[in-house]
Amino acid sequence: MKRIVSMQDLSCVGKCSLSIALPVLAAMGIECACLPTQLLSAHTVFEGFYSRDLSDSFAPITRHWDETGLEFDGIYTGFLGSTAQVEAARGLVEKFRREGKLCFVDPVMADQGALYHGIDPALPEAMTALCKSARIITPNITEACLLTGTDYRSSHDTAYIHHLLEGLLKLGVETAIVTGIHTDSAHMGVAAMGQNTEPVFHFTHHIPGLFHGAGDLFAATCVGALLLGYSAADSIRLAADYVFSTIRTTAADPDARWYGVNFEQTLPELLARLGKVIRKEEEG
Ligand code: PXL
Repeated sequence: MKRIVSMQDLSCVGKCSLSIALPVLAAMGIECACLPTQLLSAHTVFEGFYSRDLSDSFAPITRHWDETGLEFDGIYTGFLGSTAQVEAARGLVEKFRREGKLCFVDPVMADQGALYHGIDPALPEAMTALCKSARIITPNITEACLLTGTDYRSSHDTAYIHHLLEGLLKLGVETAIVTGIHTDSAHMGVAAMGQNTEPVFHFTHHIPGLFHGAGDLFAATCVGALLLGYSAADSIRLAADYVFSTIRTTAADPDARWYGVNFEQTLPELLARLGKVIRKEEEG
């Protein structure tokens, strides 16, 4: 069984970061070891949340893992609460990259043209350095703009996405994935491009509204698919279709929580989708 380290916050309520990575990766048959960065009473969109920084525990935790001889197939980082945490993540990502393991960085920091509430304005620079150490990154459009020094636009054409992907590849990653593409109001898309490969686009219908944690759900599903041996193109298709279906389920639920998506209800569907792709591969 594959085993990965996921380094991101533990929000006690909020359906994001580790509280999505753990169940999604477990459902996909992958062991997810945690390096919690911050303990929050609820994610940062809640008013008045309590937060405790856990940076002091990174070294003792990773030292113990090393002493125990634990080996991992990769690292997946998401929301990181400070530039110091991003720096610590960079050290680990570099170590995994030297070992030839999966280094997946979701540079969570902004959306809709602005940094998330409370994010240190110095974070994008630190996050850019972290992305340079990664093999695969999954920024949304706003994050891709921050990472490449591109002006933010709310509607996108192929040339704009191509420009962003090329800028991200110049950071030195093997594969750049951009999420949240809007070419028209009815569709939402993702795109992936590798060094020396043409971009691959995938679109789903767009359901208007704010769906917190949808980006984390996309990233965790992508990580799982990549570890199961899917190509980047198949991984983004699987993850985007699964996230779309989860958003549709959430939007149809009158009792849906305002702060997160109903992924608990759609996990069985993720397994069914996986089964289909795996069976297709087995049949050759
Ligand atoms: O979903 C991204 C995310 C993760 N973790 C925390 C957040 C957010 C987005 O706001 O606040 C703590």
